[in-house]
Amino acid sequence: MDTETETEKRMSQSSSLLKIAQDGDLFVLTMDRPDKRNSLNNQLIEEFIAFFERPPTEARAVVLHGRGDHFCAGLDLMEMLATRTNNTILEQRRSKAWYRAFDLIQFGEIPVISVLQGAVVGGGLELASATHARVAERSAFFQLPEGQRGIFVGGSGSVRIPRLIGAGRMVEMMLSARTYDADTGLQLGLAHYVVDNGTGLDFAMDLARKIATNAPTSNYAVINGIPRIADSGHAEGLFAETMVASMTGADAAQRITSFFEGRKAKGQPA
Ligand code: 1HE
Repeated sequence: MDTETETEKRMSQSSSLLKIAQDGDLFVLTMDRPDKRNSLNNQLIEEFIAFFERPPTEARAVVLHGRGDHFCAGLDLMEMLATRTNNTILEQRRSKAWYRAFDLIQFGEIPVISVLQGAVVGGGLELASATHARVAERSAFFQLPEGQRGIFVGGSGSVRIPRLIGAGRMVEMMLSARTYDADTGLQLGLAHYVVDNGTGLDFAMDLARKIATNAPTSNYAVINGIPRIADSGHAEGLFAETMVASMTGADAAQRITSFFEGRKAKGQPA
């Protein structure tokens, strides 16, 4: 009898560019194309879709990182050049696949924490901005060089990045192709933490462990509710908030009781 679970099968696919490893209820996804600086080709995007459209049921958080010195050098420009056509409708397929992959990440079932080192460039920044917590190592740098390559963002960057840093700053960032270092990225909201080089993955795993102790429905509500409510009007937002809140709370009584029992046990006031 074949006892290999679906998760194990997915984890053992050696030809994949997105390696999957399990650590209890955490999953670590490694973009494994260091020779091409983890640039995103069609295969890698399809592998993101395959994982995030049906994450393993036991997953409570995901840590995403890239092998080598760079998180991700953006779109695989060589593949784009080799496969480009004059058919503008066919050309939109690439963007649509990226939209699907990144929407599945941002509006998925579980929180995703990214570890950023070296280049977080073009589509690499679009990918990072779809993740919920971004841990930058000191080596990380952020850039949108699309204008210099004669193209535009095409992986939802114009939708996501202005929500992090403002439209005006993104316009200037694209016009000048300037590079922001890790500390500036932290100030602007491109990163949530800056840590020493080589420590990002451990830091992200600790953060993921902490996030995984939240109620899964609360995490689901946070990642799906907050960005949508923030995009809506006041009245619609309040209505959505009550609807989302009403789907949480299944284990609230037990969690709240154990919170206060824990305080009493430590001699803290209730
Ligand atoms: C690539 C890519 C790529 C590297 N597509 N192959 N992105 C960019 O414009 C960024 C372009 N890349 C770079 O600026 C640099 O490669 C890095 C700063 C990221 C790294 O520099 P370095 O010196 O470590 O590596 P390298 O020598 O430049 O590149 C090593 C190899 O990776 C080399 O291949 P090789 O076969 O000659 O060894 C490079 O060709 C390859 N490589 N980056 C393909 N991006 C949906 S719209 C999104 C639009 C965008 O993302 S625009 C931004 C694209």
